[in-house]
Amino acid sequence: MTVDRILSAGWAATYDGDEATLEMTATVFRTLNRSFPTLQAQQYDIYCWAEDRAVDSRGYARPNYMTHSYATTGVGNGSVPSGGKIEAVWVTDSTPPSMLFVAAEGVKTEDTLQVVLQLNEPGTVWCQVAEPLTAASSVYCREDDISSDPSAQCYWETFMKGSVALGTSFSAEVPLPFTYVRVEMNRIWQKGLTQGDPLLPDWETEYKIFCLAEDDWPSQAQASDLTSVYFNASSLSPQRSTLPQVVAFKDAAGTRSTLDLSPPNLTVTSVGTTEQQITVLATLSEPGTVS
Ligand SMILES: [Ca+2]
Ligand SMILES: [Ca+2]
Repeated sequence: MTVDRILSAGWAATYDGDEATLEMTATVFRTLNRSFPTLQAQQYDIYCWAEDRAVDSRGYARPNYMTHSYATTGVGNGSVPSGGKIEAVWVTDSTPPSMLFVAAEGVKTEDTLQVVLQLNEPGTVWCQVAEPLTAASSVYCREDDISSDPSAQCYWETFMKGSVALGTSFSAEVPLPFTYVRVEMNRIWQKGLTQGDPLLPDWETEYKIFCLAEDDWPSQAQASDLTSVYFNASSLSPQRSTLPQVVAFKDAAGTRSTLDLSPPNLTVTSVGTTEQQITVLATLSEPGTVS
């Protein structure tokens, strides 16, 4: 990095005794007449160069400049800098992953739903089912019960991440962006979020699928081989989907049912006969046809 390239980027501020602020939003290449916006969750080296406002005895400008070697030497101790180069500065990641719905269906058993989705960045995704608005039951969390009110019976943060101990946590790690991720769910939260029950086979009820994504930005930053001397890991927190984003995903996923893998059970309640016919009264354990 040369001093003229530092100057050509055009990021400058005047120091008059108070802290000077420089806001840089791009890497600039004047010679190429191009600039590239800084990207979230990326590291950059920053080079600083300065001149003073010294004047000679007649009042003419006689500034003193930082040398090229000082501008390109690492800052070292942040409070007692040895140079103007600040290495490996993270640009903050302040946006949650975007969730792209791909497909959802019943799989494997009569109590398993699977959702397939993608994230636009690495992270973790949690999914959960709720009953649709048309459900008659008042036992389970219904789609309109999912709430941002911490006192609600289906408070969204507890609802979404579930409980490993209660078998209601369904998640997947997402190591790469834009790859297919599958999450399987086989239980549904009761209202109150203290118990989960198996999903029912398709002819008994339909379900809605909610998913929430969280990026791995703090662990990514903390695991980096090199960080700036001003890096403060304590201020980092992962970026997580908002409730409206979770609800939007649910709407995109639509209404889904588990598989039906069992034949119906037949119960004959009576058999009557006349000279011309035999009448059988029977019920099935599920909607179907008796022959
Ligand atoms: Ca992010
Ligand atoms: Ca069946």
